[in-house]
Amino acid sequence: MIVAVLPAYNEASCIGALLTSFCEAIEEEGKPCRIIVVNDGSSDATAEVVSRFKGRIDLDLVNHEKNRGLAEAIKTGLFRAVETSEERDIIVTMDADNSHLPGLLFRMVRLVREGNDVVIASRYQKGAKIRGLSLYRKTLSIGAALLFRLVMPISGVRDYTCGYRAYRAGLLKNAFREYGDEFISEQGFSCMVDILLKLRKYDPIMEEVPLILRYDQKKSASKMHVGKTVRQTLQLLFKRRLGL
Ligand SMILES: Nc1nc2c(ncn2[C@@H]2O[C@H](COP(=O)(O)OP(=O)(O)O)[C@@H](O)[C@H]2O)c(=O)[nH]1
Ligand SMILES: [Mg+2]
Repeated sequence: MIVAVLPAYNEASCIGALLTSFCEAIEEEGKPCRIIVVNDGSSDATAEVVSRFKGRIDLDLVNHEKNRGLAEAIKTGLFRAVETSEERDIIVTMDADNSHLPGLLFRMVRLVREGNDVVIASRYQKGAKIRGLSLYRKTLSIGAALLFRLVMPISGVRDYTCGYRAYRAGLLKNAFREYGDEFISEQGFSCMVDILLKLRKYDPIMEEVPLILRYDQKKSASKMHVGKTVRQTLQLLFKRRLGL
């Protein structure tokens, strides 16, 4: 079983298109797939748009009453995924803004089946293509990637921040068992990096596939606050470097 976790905050303009292509991809591949959408207190029609897909796909819509931020949404989604999956299932996270294409998911799943524990859709592998991302955001991402590779290298990883990843469910189950609530302790977007840093102790096999990032298909505003994310990420790096 594949379990996809989609954190969504005010994605009514994009998530319908994403779920439609998800349905098509699932039908083509014929693989059992459950989608957990964590609607994080959206003030738009995200929940209504998602609800329209009930019956068409195996869908689990979880609502946070108030907006709690990406980290809390990822925590809720991954916890739910881990609780309801078997060791050999595969848990995927991806953006709900239609910039990540579901077609790639099956390749990532295949690579987990081949023996990888974590597979990352990466902007820094040969064959990756990025449409529509501003030069400023591109530069920041490249800067972050270089810094991480220098200060906290993880074998097999170049893209530390992309939210499109596949994990062997057993690995996440171990992490939640051991860390409990603290597995996702960082607030905001830096939680994605921290997940990788925390998983290092299990010595997982990590692999990357080239990502096609269709930022041009994203109709919603980015929820990433650049200044805050840079600050949180640098603080995290410093903390983990000191072994905290
Ligand atoms: N649940 C939840 N999801 C969020 C929040 N902020 C961002 N997201 C989701 O996290 C994903 C990444 O955010 P996005 O705006 O796409 O960031 P960007 O792609 O880096 O510009 C999207 O699916 C958002 O809907 C939040 O506060 N709560
Ligand atoms: Mg996005």
